[in-house]
Amino acid sequence: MKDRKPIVAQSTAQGTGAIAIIRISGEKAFSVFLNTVVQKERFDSMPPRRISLYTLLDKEKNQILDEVTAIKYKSPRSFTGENMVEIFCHGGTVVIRDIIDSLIRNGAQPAGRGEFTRRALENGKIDLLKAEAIKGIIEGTNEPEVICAQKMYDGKINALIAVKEKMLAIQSDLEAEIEFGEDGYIGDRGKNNLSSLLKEFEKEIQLRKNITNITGGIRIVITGPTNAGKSTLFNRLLGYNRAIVHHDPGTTRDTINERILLNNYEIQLIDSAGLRETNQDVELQGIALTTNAIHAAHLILWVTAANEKISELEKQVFQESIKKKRVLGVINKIDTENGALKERFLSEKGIRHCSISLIEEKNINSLIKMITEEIGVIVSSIELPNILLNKRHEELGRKIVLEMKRAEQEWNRPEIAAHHLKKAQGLIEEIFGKTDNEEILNRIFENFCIGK
Ligand SMILES: Nc1nc2c(ncn2[C@@H]2O[C@H](COP(=O)(O)OP(=O)(O)OP(=O)(O)O)[C@@H](O)[C@H]2O)c(=O)[nH]1
Ligand SMILES: [Mg+2]
Repeated sequence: MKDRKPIVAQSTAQGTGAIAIIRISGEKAFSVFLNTVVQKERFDSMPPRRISLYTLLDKEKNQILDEVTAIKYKSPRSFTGENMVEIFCHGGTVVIRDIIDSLIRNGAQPAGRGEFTRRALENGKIDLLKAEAIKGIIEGTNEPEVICAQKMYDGKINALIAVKEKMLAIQSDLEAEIEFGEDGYIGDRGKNNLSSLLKEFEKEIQLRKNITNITGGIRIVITGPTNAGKSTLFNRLLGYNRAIVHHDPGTTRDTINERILLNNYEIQLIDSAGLRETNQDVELQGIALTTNAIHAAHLILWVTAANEKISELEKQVFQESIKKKRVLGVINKIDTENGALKERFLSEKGIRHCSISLIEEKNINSLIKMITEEIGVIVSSIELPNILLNKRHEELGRKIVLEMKRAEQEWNRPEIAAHHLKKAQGLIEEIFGKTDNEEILNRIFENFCIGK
């Protein structure tokens, strides 16, 4: 284990909270903490992994920094494998900054991105897959990403292990062919196995697309006839007035895109120009943008007013552009009329719907519940990859496919095919993180957050 300068960082998210956690790691972590704490003997005599109350002091100003609880972890029984202290302080930004500054004055240095996890890796506490898994669990913005990360965390990588073995078997078949030629009785076995492994990787890359497609949020497009209350709904879901609301139809022209969290689902919520017959150029451009947004949507909120007739355009849209999409009907303005006509219309089309009044705040929670259920269905219907469990694996997967394709093309020139298979095998090893390559490790860890 290397003897390195202790590092310090806030491990909880930036911003204000009831409590924040600050971590110190390194052989001298305890002395850094002791330099800041009033109850030195208490900390010294406290067994590892036992929490206790301490006062932190800014010695220069002779001023109390905070009343905290803290735990010490003795090397090697800690996350990083080094001596560690975890401080639970009040979660105010000034308090956190002052404590960290004081710990730095007392011998710690600010941690780099992912430096705690990197130290854990270098001290043999975790392997690279587990380090990536931690990052995935923390940073994953959707269920499929987190499920993939969790698989790695739990070591459920049988499919990846199997791939490695299949590749070795193909290589040994090819080597036998090189050595024994026609007498080897291997026939097409190696080549057939190669082509099925290639298909397996191609399918995985395809499955990765399902995840990339929702990275950045599930796209929910609010669309429907003009003046139905789309922008009002957009603002209501957002929690503030972002889009202009007006009684003139044709108010919204551009698509407006905002990120929101709905029951902890990351959503890209998109307001759009209302659909109607028009010959106004700007409005037509807006409607074209709406059509594109509909095309890329995971879910459509079809907002229609209870007190408006069902237009020809509205009927037509259900036969054309949104027919194959997942749609939730929103009958708004039930404060004006009961919306029975629209309910019948949407029921006939087989579309789940909810009748609301945005002005009178009627049934808004039922609508949010229905939207959440729809998102749940969208997310759970995504088929997940088994081998390429994150973006880095996917990039390696693409290179593996290229090498395997070359090997396949060169199968009749076994030495060349063997060369490509060897490269593919090296890339598979790279997925496992069998690398001491500083550059690769730097690239992986530079994407981590500080404090992880
Ligand atoms: N009575 C009633 N009026 C509403 C309700 N929700 C919105 N409105 C009003 O309907 C008008 C149109 O609202 P918007 O949110 O701008 O409608 P929109 O669908 O975005 O309209 P365009 O952008 O023109 O397509 C505004 O005057 C709103 O105040 C509601 O629940 N009841
Ligand atoms: Mg609008």
